[in-house]
Amino acid sequence: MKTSFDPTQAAQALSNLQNIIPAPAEVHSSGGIFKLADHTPIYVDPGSAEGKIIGMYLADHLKPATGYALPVLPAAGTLPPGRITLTAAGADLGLGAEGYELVITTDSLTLRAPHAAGLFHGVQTIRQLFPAGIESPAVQSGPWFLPTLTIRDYPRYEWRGMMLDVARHFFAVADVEKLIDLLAYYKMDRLHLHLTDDQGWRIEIKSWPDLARIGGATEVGGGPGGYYTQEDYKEIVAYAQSRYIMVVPEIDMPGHVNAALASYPELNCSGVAAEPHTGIDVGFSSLCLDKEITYQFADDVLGEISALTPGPYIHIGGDEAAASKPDQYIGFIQRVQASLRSSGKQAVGWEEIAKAKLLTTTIAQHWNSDLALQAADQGAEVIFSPADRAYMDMKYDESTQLGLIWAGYINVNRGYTWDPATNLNGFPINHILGVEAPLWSETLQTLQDVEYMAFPRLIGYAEIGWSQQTVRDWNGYRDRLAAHGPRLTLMNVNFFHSPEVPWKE
Ligand code: TNX
Repeated sequence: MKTSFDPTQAAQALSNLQNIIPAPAEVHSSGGIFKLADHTPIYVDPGSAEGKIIGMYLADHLKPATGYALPVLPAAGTLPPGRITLTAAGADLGLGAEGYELVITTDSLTLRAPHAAGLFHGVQTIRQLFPAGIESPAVQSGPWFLPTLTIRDYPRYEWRGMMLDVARHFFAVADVEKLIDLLAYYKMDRLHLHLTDDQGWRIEIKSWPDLARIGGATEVGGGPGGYYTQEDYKEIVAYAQSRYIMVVPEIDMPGHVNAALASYPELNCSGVAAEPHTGIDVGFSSLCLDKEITYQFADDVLGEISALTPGPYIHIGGDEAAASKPDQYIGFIQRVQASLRSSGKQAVGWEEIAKAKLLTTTIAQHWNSDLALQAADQGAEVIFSPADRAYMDMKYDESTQLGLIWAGYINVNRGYTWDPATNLNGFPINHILGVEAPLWSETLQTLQDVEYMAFPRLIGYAEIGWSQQTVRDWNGYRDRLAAHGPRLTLMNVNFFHSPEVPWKE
């Protein structure tokens, strides 16, 4: 067998190593290559169901392009050279819940992580270390090789998310699943679904069936809308879970509720159902906070959502409640927060909720004010989604057809060149939970529209969330991102070919 050193392959392998996004914490290259063969075994820890599933996930992702059916086997005894091993054995606990260590030599690849999420993230690194063609849906000629190296990697922040607004326009389960796969590729771990708003109610609630039946039948522009059945929602949650991504559902209250008000007359102070709203105004609707039925409604809805959601977080919105009386708004937030807590969940809300007295377990989401400072003062942790940096519905530049502009243009550079630790003057860094990039869908009708606004900016938010500030700089990032163009193309992502980035063919 000819295993001689090929300098062209070694150079390409090294360049793949240099282009990993998000940038790993520590990388040491040793200049050689490891070759994948059609019989390379993937060993996993015997008795680890999760390890086996991750091994099969790796084999499945390498199969279309290579044509290799790599066997996934329980590790036992002395393992042969040329192997891949995924293991928790001997992993450094200091890597934390999501970290991993990767050692590749000319004749073995060993991925170690103390927890399954770390193995999963390490597998994404392995995918990126192969030539871009590895993402091809059809068999390519190869050869398939990896750089020899050691990587030690772990995230800067625990919360690395995207928000998708499925209320202004509705997106099918398959669309959401494709996005989940892309989030996973960049090591993101939260998908916040904005399930309700003035224009649409997108989740079946069995105790209040007209929410979806009536409130789900509209959208911005007057189209047919849609909603997820509880089975659909469970499918999304399970799919995300299999990619180590937690779904954070949002029921936006007490404002942004016209779809609910149109579905049930009794939720209106007037007792008359609201007309459906198909425009894009904000701040005009409120639940009737004088009526006890409103609190019953909130408890019923949040109860069903909580039962469907294995994760601890339930987002209650709380933004732009201009149509609610300030003291009633505060009372409502406190009541909902407490009732979630008593059922074992943690409330998340847009930073306006800091006007209320927050529990220290409640999480605030910063978007366009300094109310997040008040949240931190009260002991709450904060997710950073500054609108003028992280709102993916903002246009890239004057030429962008889709999107809005109220927080300014956000080109790829502006989306990337900020640091959560210094984003809000005086904010205590120990209260930063992480980063989330919202995508509001007033102007977005199709998955192609969503992809165009999210990519490539989302990749930058993934890196802001994962990578240490010391390994981040725009010039380096721009060149790494350029190398991801062919991968995105092979993954069939409709990304914006921003002129700021020297895209590779
Ligand atoms: C503000 S951000 C909103 C949304 C809109 C968005 C459009 C936030 C908490 N509220 O209702 O969709 O601007 O960019």
